[in-house]
Amino acid sequence: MMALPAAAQFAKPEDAIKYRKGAFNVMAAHFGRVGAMANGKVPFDAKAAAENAEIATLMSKLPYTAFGEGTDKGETRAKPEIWKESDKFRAAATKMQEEMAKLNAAAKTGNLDQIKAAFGPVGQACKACHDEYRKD
Ligand code: ASC
Repeated sequence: MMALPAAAQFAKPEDAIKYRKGAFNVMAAHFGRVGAMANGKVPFDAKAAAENAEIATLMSKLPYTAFGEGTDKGETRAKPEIWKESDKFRAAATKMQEEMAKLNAAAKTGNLDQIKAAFGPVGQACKACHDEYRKD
């Protein structure tokens, strides 16, 4: 069994910030590879789509333990609202995780039409959180 995300521990706030950025960046890289296929920018490869969606789904579970106390300051674009409205932030995170899990399920079918249908809602969930909770 894989290590539970909740097991991630951080000695310093900056370690947590680096960790969550890393998880989001790896997620974006693999989600983007699925997206390139969904958008017809690269040829569809069912195995590659499934592998990339699986990694993006695993990554989607990781960042949120790294938004603890004291991680609002430093090299971060995270807005203070994350800690003021933590239930709302958590709900937005859950929405992204759920949509990513649906994309993963679609990718496992190997059906490009299903992948295309599931892709957009994930991007919308990413964007919703960025609009509310990320400084640009
Ligand atoms: C991506 C990515 C994001 C989202 C966002 C959707 O591929 O890296 O942050 O989609 O751009 O609007």
